[in-house]
Amino acid sequence: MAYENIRVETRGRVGLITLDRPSALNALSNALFEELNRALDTFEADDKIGCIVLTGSEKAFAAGADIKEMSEFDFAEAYKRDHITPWERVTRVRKPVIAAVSGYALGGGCELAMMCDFIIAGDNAKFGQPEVTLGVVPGAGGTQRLTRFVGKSKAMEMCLSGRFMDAEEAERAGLVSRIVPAADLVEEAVNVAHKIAEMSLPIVMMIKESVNRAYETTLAEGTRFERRMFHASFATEDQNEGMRAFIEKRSPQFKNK
Ligand code: CO8
Repeated sequence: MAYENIRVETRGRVGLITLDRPSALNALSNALFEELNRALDTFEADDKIGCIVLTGSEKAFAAGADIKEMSEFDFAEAYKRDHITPWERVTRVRKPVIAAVSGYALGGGCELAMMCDFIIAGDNAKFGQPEVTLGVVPGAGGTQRLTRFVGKSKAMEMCLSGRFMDAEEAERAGLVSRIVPAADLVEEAVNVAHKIAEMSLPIVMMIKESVNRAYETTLAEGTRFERRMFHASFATEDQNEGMRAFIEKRSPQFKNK
């Protein structure tokens, strides 16, 4: 089925998803999420894809959940349908997902970016959790993921006041991995994704799983998990190839992609 709210393309082993609702600054509607989840499912199942990039337009990654759609909700319906839970599909994708954020990433837009594995920001990016100005609480991790990324003081100020953070502040605070000129953002993110997609996919997935453990468990449990993953690496033919290639002074040709 064709997509109306996103554009989907492949660049080599990279799956590129572009949020594409320019008239509403990529506001996140139910229809958009249904398409986004479908595209993620397709790339996750496709052996020819090793990494996914999620981006928006230069003006907006996404200016939040669709306020016009959301204004009709009532408690019973939202609770019964467990509104938002289906929107967290990206957190269950096992391949790496990079958020390439240009312009506004507000409310659900900031939360969606934080659900990805890391964020590369355009120099015009603006992050914020302005839900408080609409009389609601952030609903998809704004109070939780943002606090883990930037610490209590900054997260508390942003969530309580609705203040936006620019790209430089976001980089200083550890919310984004780095900043690039907005005009080069997608190309840069796709380049990083290409590099990741050339690695051994099971190893990449183990690394992703291990880093995510750091957010869910104690240091002792996390390092034990990491150690087991390290041991498991030696059961792959790609470990053999990677180390042999180093010794033979050549590039590795990983088989398990
Ligand atoms: N929802 C619906 N429409 C929107 C949204 C939105 N979040 N943001 C912008 N639009 C629409 C505007 O209504 C406008 O449409 P129209 O031309 O038909 O009036 C069009 O996009 C352009 O917007 P503006 O004219 O306002 O553009 P400006 O450049 O003047 O301002 C801003 C840009 C500052 C981004 C401004 O649009 C704004 O403040 N938007 C709302 C930001 C916001 O409050 N976001 C939080 C929403 S609540 C939320 O996200 C809850 C999260 C729930 C979980 C989500 C799960 C992932």
